[in-house]
Amino acid sequence: MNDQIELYGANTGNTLRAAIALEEAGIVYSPRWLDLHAREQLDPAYLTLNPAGKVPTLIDHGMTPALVINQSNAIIHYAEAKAPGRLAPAQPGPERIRVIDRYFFFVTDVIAPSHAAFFLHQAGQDKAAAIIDLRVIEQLTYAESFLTDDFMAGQQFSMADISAFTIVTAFRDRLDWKQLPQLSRWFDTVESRPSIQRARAAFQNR
Ligand SMILES: N[C@@H](CCC(=O)N[C@@H](CS)C(=O)NCC(=O)O)C(=O)O
Repeated sequence: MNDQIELYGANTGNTLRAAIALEEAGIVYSPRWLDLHAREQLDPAYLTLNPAGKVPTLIDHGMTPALVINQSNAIIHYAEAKAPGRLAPAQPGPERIRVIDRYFFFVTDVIAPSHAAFFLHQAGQDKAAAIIDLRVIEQLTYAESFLTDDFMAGQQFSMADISAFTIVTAFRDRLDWKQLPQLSRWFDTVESRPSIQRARAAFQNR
């Protein structure tokens, strides 16, 4: 552990994506678990770090002033920049662009709509939410076609796998796995990575 970099979060896809990125990048950090049910994300001290009252939040005290990042996907970019080559090919070119392209596919075409469906469910709009959830499932099914190599964007594990992993996890009980042999193989491989185990352990519910 290293108190220079702190990651506040909980057992949620957004936090786990950030934590997996730090783990894969080899960035040492201190996990700070917040109890969302106890509304610790609304604690006044935490709101000074993240006025939206959301997780995750990363603080890098090694910078002056301390760097505070509130978006999970910005934390992935921070990790990628700090450890070139670990989350995407460092050199500009087609391999790097493919990673970015697939990473954004999961962020914008899968994770963002699933977030919208979550709010629709909360608002009692189950029919509308179900339409969006179906679209998410269709997109994840389409991702089977990405897996011509070992990982989502080629032979190397990348930030595209990180963005895919948390949302596939969230929908794992709703996917037709028999139709998804490559996604199934990929999921088992990625889930067994030490980075995933460590990130989950760091933010498991207490
Ligand atoms: N776009 C943000 C979303 C953050 C977010 O919505 N976090 C949720 C957990 S997944 C949260 O903190 N919910 C607690 C609340 O709304 O009170 C990100 O990717 O980091």
